[in-house]
Amino acid sequence: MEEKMQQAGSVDRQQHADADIALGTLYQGNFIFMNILTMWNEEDKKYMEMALGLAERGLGHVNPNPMVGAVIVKDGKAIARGWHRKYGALHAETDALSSCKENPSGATMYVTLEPCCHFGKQPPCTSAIIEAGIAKVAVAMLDPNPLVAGRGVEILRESGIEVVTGLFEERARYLNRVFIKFITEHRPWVTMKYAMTMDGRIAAASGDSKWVSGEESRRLANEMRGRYMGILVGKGTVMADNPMLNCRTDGMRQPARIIADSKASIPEDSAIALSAGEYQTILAHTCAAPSDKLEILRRCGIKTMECPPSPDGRIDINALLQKLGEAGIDSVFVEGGAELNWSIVSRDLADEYFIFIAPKIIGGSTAKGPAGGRGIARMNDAVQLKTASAIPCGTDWLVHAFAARYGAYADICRREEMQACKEIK
Ligand code: AOF
Ligand code: ZN
Repeated sequence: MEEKMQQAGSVDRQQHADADIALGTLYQGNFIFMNILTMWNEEDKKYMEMALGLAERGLGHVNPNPMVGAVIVKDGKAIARGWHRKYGALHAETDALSSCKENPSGATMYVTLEPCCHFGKQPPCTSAIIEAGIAKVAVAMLDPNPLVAGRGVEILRESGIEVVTGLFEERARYLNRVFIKFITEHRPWVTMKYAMTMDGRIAAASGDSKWVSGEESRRLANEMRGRYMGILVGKGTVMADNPMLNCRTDGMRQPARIIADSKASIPEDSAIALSAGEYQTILAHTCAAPSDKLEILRRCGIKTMECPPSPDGRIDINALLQKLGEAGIDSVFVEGGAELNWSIVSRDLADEYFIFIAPKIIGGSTAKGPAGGRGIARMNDAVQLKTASAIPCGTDWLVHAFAARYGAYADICRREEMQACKEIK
């Protein structure tokens, strides 16, 4: 694995060595790309790539904040590296400044996101950079947070610091796709995951589904949970599998467990209800849920969230996602079942897909596929995805895809397939 990652890095560097001219960016309320031609040298690319790698270490630990990495370079060598390690903790720039091996005065800082200029959980990074005497800042992408949005770069420039932007911008945006959506739309990024057989079934006709995918796929799928702030399932999944829906990978954060259950019918002795004191749990219901049952579930430690119904009486998923965004949940990992999946897919509400395909054929005309509901009548009406990659995963295949509107992210993965493999493994 280690070796694979190193190979990935070197292929990637080679590809990027060809692109000697990058587009700088200018922020004007929305992202407007200005063709400011900027020359990037090999050293710039090397250090920004290093900063991107550092940023990635924050995966699953910083939400709803962005993943950010920073490298400080003086006299041709890196004197400090930093990254945003944890939500609420130091920002990448101050993390790097605090670990400088020598005086950073006159140095260049490579940072994957525009330095912030506002007070949040942390003070403005722009002030720390100015105080440290940094001479030049190279920024991969501007911060889409309206509280920053180009002002960070302006402040640095006003204080006489040279600022260049846009180096590996696409990759930085891809890395922070969750943050970009959440901070601009206040809605969570939705990733759908399912495992199916090679004949497209998620369970046998009997309902048995243990297990569709192999051990390696199940390990990876469990680890993925820790990268999201919420795991969303339908009530049917709780009834059928009595799952815990926690992340069992060391060092990862526990996502909130969200159950779409219009009538609040999950049993109070289900594993979910019994563990609600330990793991944050949200039950999304409609006005059809009996208030005494809601009270019982609340006493178990479950937070209840009333949502409007859709015409079929189920929860209006669009409204639920809106409410989850308002509650500060920046990302949701959808784990089925088929009915919930269809209510999300049919409204094109999933942004990204991880589809595990196991080399099994089980047949059964009543055996469920990953998306239920009524389906579409004509092929022309299919919900269109764009494949980013397909990689082996233990005995299975893992297909990574995006909703067509995020086709640009799939293109980035395709262009850097090796890099994408590294990220999801
Ligand atoms: C940076 N470097 O490493 C990060 C930044 O509440 P706070 O203080 O953590 O601020 C969060 C906001 O700051 C976040 O929405 C984003 O705009 C920016 N995050 N900025 O300069 C970092 N994590
Ligand atoms: Zn900051």
